[in-house]
Amino acid sequence: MTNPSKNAKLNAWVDEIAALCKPANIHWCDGSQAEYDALCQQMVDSGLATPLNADKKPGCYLFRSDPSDVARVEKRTFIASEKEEDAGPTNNWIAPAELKKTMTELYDGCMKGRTLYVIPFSMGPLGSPVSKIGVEITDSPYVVVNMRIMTRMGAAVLEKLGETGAFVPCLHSVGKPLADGESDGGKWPCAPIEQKYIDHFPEERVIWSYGSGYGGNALLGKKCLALRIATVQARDEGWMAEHMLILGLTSPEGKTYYIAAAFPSACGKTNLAMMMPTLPGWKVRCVGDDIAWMRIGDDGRLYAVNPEAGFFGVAPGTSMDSNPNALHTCEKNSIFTNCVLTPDGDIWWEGMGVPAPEKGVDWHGNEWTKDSGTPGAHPNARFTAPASQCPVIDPDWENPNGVPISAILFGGRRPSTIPLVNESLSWEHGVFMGSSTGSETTAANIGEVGVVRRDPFAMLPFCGYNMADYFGHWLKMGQKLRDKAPKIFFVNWFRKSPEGKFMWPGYGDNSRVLKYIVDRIEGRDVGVKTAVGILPKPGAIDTTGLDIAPETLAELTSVDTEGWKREIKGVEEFYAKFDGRVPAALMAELASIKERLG
Ligand code: O2Y
Ligand code: MN
Repeated sequence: MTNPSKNAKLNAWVDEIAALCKPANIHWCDGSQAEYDALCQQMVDSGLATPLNADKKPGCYLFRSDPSDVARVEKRTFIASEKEEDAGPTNNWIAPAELKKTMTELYDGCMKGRTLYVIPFSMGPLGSPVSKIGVEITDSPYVVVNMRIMTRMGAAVLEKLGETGAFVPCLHSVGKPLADGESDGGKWPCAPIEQKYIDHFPEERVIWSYGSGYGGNALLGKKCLALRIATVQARDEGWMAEHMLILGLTSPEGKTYYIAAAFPSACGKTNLAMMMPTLPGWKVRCVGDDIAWMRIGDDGRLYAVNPEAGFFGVAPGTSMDSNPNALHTCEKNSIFTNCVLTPDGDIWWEGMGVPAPEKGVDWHGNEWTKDSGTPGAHPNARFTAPASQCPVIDPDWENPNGVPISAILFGGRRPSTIPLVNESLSWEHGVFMGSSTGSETTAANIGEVGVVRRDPFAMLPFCGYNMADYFGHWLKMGQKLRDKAPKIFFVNWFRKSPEGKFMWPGYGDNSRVLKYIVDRIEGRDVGVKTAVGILPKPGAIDTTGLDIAPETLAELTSVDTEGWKREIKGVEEFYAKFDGRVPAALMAELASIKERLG
């Protein structure tokens, strides 16, 4: 295909990368259905993709990745700022010049035998004043078809870019050049773990990824651009790029409140974003399940846009009980990765809520039986599905100006101490809460499973600069928002009893907590001030129709002073990592809560 771009900077960059990576062909993506279909067919023909049964999952494909390439790799993710302290102690840092030298050697000839695809994409509705354009160069057709679902991609973006428009260059290679006549033989191409690099150059706003074809490592619009690079742009331009779902909650009276919520990976953000409330008359509508870009509007309120166009949701555990709307979203035109293939050409995963097939093909591509004792799907198996197919997508999800945010929630998987819902005493206290977010780890990140890791604002793996400065940016935003600032709450659906049982039912019953939050937004006197924040008064959480012992609810909404002292010590230890760079206002919050706890 001839080059349709009139953008001189883009054309020069594509020429430069093609000269370095030496692909066999160059393909400029137009984003059409015909292009998508042709690429899927090409991957079916090469053995990489399996088309699913059109009666069960029309327009859907299954892929299996390499066992070394199943999740984001935080150890191989780098923030290459000029100064190490600008990346901060929570990011991996390499000097940009050194990293570029290493990468240039890796990129040299890395696309031999492959096609170089140029993907122009928009994060945010095309033409919205808050959207950002990126261009991803990749040698992975799997990345192209996923990017078509996850972003607005193709000819219309090039058109928007025009001759002089700015874009974030995103270079990606699977890192597996082919010798003459060699093919992948149906195997997922990638490089070994020590050759995987997910690099960000924040000063230049450039992304270079090598060696992985999976998810956040390879779909560079998502975590790399819309979070790591966007946090830097947001800091410099006075807005916020956050790891947050956005939902619209409509009361029985018909009033809609938009809520943004930051939970660490694998804490059920997608489930909450598409929740089916158990409380009669309440409705939840989904604006986004993972990322929120928020700006102050002309009226002084905070407005949020979902920069993505699809969901890259974790499959295992997604069921008609936990998230029926996610299942409906991915019942057609979707891509499944690392799930079980059933004998009738459908997919299955653990926790789907339907009986396992007697046998199937597991995520390794091996024959598998339900009694084999090994999981058939990888715990981080994923579906990629268009947001427009979500049965509860919000009517304003593509509003170019975003939706007005009334409340911000932080949360994590915390088996003890942290109450079901706790409102901050002020914006500064809310920022303190966000900075102290932590969660038990699960399989979405490579590393130890089941330990509590501090994950401020759920942004630990996603902040493109020093996190202490990012806390400072939050404080600055509060100074601008003043009395128009959304209320801030910390929620915890994951408290466990000493016997290890969840104390709160979660899922649709979380609507009861959202109803309480609406009461607080409306200024109703249903909260009580405590040493740790504002907690619900007895009876403030609507438990109509819920089988929960009053003592359990009381425990979920009371202050465990000794537990909190340990918690605050943990935050203090975490702050100490930043060598005195944590803003004074947060150190003051730390001192105040210590004093209040006695
Ligand atoms: O493992 C991956 O590459 C996916 S990680 C992911 C995907 C969708 C939404 N959030 C996340 C995350 O890790 O936060
Ligand atoms: Mn996420």
